[in-house]
Amino acid sequence: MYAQMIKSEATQDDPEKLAAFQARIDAGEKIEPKDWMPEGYRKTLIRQIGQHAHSEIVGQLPEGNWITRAPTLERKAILLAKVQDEAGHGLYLYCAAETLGVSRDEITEMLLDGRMKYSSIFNYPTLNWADIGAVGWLVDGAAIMNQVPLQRTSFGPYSRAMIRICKEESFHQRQGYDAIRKMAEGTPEQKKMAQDALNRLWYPSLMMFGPSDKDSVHSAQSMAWKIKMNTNDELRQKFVDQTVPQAEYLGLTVPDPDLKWNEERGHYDYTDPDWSEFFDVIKGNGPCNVDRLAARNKAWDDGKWVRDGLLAHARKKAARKHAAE
Ligand code: BYC
Repeated sequence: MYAQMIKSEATQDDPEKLAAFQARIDAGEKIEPKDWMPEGYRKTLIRQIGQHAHSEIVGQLPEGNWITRAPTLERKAILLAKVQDEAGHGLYLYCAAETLGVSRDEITEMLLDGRMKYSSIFNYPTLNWADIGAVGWLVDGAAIMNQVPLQRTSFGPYSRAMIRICKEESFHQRQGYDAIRKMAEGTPEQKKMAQDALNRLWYPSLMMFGPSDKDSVHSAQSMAWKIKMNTNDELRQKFVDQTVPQAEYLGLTVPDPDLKWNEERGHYDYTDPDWSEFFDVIKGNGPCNVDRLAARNKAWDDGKWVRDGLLAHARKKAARKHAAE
């Protein structure tokens, strides 16, 4: 429905303006908030940046759950810093979305009532400490693969937010790899836990890149507008090629019996995730969808008195300023 809405609004734009806009994109210029832009471009950005912001915020839940149970003080301090970073990433992205004319409150409410999505990956549980290592290694690894090209995206505020985010994401991936390496090199029981985490999180991580190119609704237009720089399958392949040697180094087995290096293509051949599971999860039927949205709704409701207080203070200050003028 959203895609249809975008399409019909895009066609209402003046063809001359559209052509001039496309020429700016093709020339590699950045589009800034006050520049003219097609309505579809603006809406697609709000959808993608908003979904990304929500993913950062919801993504704190599975990891935050393990802060009190981290095995050492050092691991706890690292995880705490990482989870705080995710909140910061959400804020940069909400700010970027605000420059497109949607308030943070509006976009949050769209998450809370299910009108907007967040990444499918956060609808899977983190059952034990090995999962936290695997999240950093695989989930942050997939996130970086997707986000590094987005530093060159055409919308200025989004591109600048991505540059800051990517700096921190590389630390996140490294800490995850370090945590899973410790488990993989540990006792037989620990190694078993690391393998089990890889078994459960491999396919959900591949799903993070979105449906296969033939089923991707938005890719063609988003790539023409440089809102997306690569197709979903291109990035998924890059992720597989990068991650398989890392798993081998750790002595872990990727849970895909058909995975093999294809000399001719210069890439690994791999099995796609179960796409019916993916579509089911993004419809709201994953193992944790209900819990995640309930947690975010509770946090939003619990924080109402703070928002109301800040707003009342700001109003009072503005009224005093107005009276003094
Ligand atoms: N989960 O036409 P398509 C992170 C939806 S990492 C849920 O290919 P598009 C983090 C899609 O919205 C994750 N929904 O879409 C990491 C569309 O539905 P609607 C966040 C998904 O937008 C560690 C439909 O499927 N990163 O934050 O061209 C710790 C058709 O798909 C997913 C980003 O968001 C999914 N995985 O491509 C903490 C990066 N995939 O909206 C936090 C920016 C697809 O029409 N986003 N859908 O109802 C993107 O690059 C793109 O939006 C995607 C999807 C590649 C994700």
